[in-house]
Amino acid sequence: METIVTGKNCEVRFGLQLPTVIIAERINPTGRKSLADELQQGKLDMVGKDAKEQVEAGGDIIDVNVGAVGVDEVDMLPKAVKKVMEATDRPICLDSANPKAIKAALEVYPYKALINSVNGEERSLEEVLPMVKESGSAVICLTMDEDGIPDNVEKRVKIAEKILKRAESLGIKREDLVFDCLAMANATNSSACKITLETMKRVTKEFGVSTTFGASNISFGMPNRDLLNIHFITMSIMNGLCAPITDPLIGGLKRAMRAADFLAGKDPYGMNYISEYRKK
Ligand code: THG
Repeated sequence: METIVTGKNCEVRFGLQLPTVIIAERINPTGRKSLADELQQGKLDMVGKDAKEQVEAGGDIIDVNVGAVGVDEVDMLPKAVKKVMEATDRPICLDSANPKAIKAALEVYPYKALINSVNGEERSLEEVLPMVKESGSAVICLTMDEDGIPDNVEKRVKIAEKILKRAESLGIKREDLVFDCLAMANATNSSACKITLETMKRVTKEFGVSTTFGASNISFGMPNRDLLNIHFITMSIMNGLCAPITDPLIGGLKRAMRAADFLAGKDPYGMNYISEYRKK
């Protein structure tokens, strides 16, 4: 099974048998006051610059999130998406908790987007899945619901199954569902990493679907977060991770991913590993 998303003259494929791709996360005002300030003033210069820099660093899909205090996402998300389309040809991941903002962004995006996200809550299923079907997009499915993020594997797998069944009943193809098994701070719960990896192993084995997660959540509260994030991603690649949401500018990340892909059998003959090595 392969998940495909597209930009202008650009197709990105990922899946269990394919090399891992990066969903580049930097266009997000969380923890970046300078970007939040720009967005509040309706400016998009940093958005265009971030898009270019992340593609140069090896980002495959560009996540666009404009959620900040004082920013109207319904107005700004489509504007930011247009800016990213001017800056790069890469596919876009539309990252908003507001379905109206996703809808507005889909209206300006003429290719196959990755919607971020739907979850197991009834309201989310009802609002988001019809947009996925109508636009022919792919969608990230969070393994959480109205009761929050389950602290055990079994409940997360159950939610994944619920979303899968509902999506398929609407005629959405399984390859267009990308499951987020949810990374949480390992400093708060020392089983956090194990729960994410075990859930990912289960959903990939039982449903054959593609997977993602926001990698940096794992390292909250710890020093040298980049090191923890890299190791988390490479361990996860062996356990079914297809497309992490991460910062492609992290030093050494690309090389570590190419090494993990090679060892996980996602890069037969190591062609990607070797070409990454030659870049140095
Ligand atoms: N799952 C899905 N989508 C997601 C997340 C997820 N989208 C949002 C988030 N989690 C992933 N994206 C980010 C983006 C930025 C940061 C963390 C996650 C971040 N930014 C730095 C900070 O706060 O310190 C800013 C660093 C800088 O200035 O360079 O941490 O889990 N489906």
